[in-house]
Amino acid sequence: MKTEHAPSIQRADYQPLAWKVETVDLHFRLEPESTVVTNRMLCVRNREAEAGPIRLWGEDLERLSLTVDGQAPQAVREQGALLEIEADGERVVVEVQTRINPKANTTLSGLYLSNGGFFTQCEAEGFRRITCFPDRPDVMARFTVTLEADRKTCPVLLSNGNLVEQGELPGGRHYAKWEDPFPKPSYLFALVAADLVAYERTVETMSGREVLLQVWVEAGNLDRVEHAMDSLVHSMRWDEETFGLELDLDRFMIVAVADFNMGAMENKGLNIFNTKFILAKPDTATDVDYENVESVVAHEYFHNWTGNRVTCRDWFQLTLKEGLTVFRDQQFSADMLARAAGAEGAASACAVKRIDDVRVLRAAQFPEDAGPMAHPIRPDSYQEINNFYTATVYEKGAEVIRMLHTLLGPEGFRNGMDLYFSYFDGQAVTCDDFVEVMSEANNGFDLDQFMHWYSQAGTPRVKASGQWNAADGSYTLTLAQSTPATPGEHAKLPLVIPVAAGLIGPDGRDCPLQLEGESQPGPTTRVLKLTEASQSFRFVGLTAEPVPSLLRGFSAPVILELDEDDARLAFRMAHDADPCNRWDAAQRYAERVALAMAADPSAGVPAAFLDAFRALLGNAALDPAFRAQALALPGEAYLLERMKPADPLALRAALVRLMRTLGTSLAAEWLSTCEAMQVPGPYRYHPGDAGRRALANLALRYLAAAGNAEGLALAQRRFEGATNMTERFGALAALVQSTHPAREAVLAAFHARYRDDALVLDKWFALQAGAWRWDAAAAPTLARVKALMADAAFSLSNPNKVYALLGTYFRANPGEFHAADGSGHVFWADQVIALNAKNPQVAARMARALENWRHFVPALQASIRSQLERVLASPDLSPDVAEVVGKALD
Ligand code: B3K
Ligand code: ZN
Repeated sequence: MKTEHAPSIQRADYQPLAWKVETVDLHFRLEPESTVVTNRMLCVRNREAEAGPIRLWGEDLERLSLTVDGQAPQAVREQGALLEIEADGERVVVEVQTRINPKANTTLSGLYLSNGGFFTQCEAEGFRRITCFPDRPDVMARFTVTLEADRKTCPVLLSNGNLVEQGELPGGRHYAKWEDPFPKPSYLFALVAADLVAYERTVETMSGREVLLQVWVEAGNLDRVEHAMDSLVHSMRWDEETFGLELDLDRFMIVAVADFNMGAMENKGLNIFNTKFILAKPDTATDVDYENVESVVAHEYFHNWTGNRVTCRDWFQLTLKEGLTVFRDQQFSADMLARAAGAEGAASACAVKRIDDVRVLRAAQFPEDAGPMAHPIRPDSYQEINNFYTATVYEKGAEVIRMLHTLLGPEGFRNGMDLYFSYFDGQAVTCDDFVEVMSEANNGFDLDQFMHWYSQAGTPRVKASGQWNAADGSYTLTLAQSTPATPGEHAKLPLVIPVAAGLIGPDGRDCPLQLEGESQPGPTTRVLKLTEASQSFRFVGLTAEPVPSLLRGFSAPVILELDEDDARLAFRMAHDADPCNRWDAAQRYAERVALAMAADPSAGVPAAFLDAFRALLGNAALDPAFRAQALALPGEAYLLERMKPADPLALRAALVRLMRTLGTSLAAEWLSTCEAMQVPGPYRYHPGDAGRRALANLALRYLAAAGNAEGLALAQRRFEGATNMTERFGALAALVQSTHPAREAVLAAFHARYRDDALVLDKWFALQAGAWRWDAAAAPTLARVKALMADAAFSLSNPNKVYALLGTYFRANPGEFHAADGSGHVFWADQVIALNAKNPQVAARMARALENWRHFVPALQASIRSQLERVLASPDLSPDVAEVVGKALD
């Protein structure tokens, strides 16, 4: 079926606006069902643009009045959300008064209510749901904001910048006035009016200024904010030390809110966070939660420079701030882990972080790049911008920045960043500006070809082959690149691909690398620059045929195709000096075994694979965190993309068998590992401890999967005796992912303990939605998901609940979701339609769960297609869902 598309916005159509806004004065009379916003803008003619009317956007607003210099405007045109006002002269004051209903706003975009408080979310285009404004990132204005609200329900009134005035008003009301000294685009505006308390700290910046840091939460959560505050302080220090970037405000605020569409938002001086990424204490948060809080706090803080001080000219440039900021938060987390791990563990801690990032990229971005939503990190068109906050823009975007860092070196990169801020501070710019400045700061380093990373979608393949010449001791490595066609983009140009390479000798040690023409050998890992469709590199001075280890540290976001037999994979699992590649060898081997078992239900697990796995598990010299990564099977979503055609049911059956065999065959080793990984003393968030807990929890998972009685008893003991959430939840997860009769009892005990804790209940929902069926006679997971939707704690209006229950089922449990009778697909369509009416952004995220349906076996395709068509035909479809489903059916 060819679908009629909503009009799409094109990158090439960018035009500056004829009028900009210099200052904006906002006044909010906050009432839950009737908030009046008075907006006074000083509009100035844009000398760099063609003449034209003042353009404002407004959506879902009741307009009460509109004046230009105090008069009724001469001519106003309205076209959908766009309002065009003719005006004379150079500077005019436009005043608009609008009324909005925050209580009725279930989209969580614009101004909305959460637990009685007022909160905003404006990126990308939420500000136009508050007032009429040139709601584009290239309009940077100075904001003054006055909030007026009921003192009892909203004792705290916050907005961006500095508090300049506050006071009482008649009728139990009060007000506060805030001024932001920095011009900013409307998407960075925020306000909060709620009943909150602050955890505070005063710190000195690198130039000796005292700044006040605040983390605002509901009073009952004050015991869970210290880690977020520590993370903020560490982020500030890191940015000062690494990039010379200092906090530019006297006060920096973070607010946590339970109803939020995504992770967090970098509003200037007033970051608003999903509670999930702020609140953490040992009894409620896992090691992974702690790690996520740290990296999201850092990410939003880093946006203050990469995003806020220098922002995007238009939304096509989103990766300019997101790819760069993700790269920065990845580097920060790696440095923090390395520091905590100490000199000995630093390298491994960094590698484990890198492996985590690669896992995310492969699980989320590779499938996106292979499906109907594939787009370059800088897209050329979109129907709904909110659909483009993607793994491609964020994670692949960060990989592209990482490659620049690799090509230019840390110093060259830093010089480029310095020049970037010196040129563009206070401006809204493009990805081209960024790359050009990187080149300029590095003696004109040629980055023309590198720009293809910004304009081409699809995951490039690098095919590697080696030729050993025993007669002259040379090894010729040939690398060939190609990128498969993606929607609307058929011919692909060769990219600049940095391939970090090593050669391992038969003794398992790296060989010093000497390229033909060089007088002596160099280091054991070298970055080969692949720029042609095919290129050869000849290494000389070798005494025996080496084993290549390519793409070390995952030096480029590509799929490496390398013919390696099982023995070679096992060899690299045992000897590759690069931890990323050592992990990758284990993943490749596991993938091969899993896919072979899926193709042939009678196939067993090869003994050599068990041996290789056993050797890694028993290698006490290896960091437990690394072993936990290497011994965890590749993600199901990633494996499905590698399976042609994708058959989620056959894959699930194979994974169940594989986990059971690994659990049974290595039972003694898993049991002793679990014992050995005990962490003494009170909980602390520390990479060393976290690695031990991760490996112990993995051991329990394999033992429980195998139904090992001793393992199950151990899991039960650990569940009951746990002193922290990582161990308690790890044990619970192992028990739930088994046929143990105590499954229901432990789930109930967990629920009883945390019945009033929304974030912990999210874990409880997700665990059940993600449950596999270990007992063929058990009821399908769908029955449980449906029952849980009726639970008092569940709500379709709370994004965290939707992501935990429905998101986990649709996106992380393919073996259940794609049940052969199509029941999962029908349920999916029901939920997408229901969510569409409430919250299009959340609905669209759920809708994306089926986009790669054409890769599936034919029987499933028929069932999925009919449900995609049902959603597309449903009335009042939001542009968000229409784009996702329309492209899936194209
Ligand atoms: N910039 C926000 C994301 C906004 C998403 C709008 N749909 C969070 C972040 O990337 O830091
Ligand atoms: Zn971001």
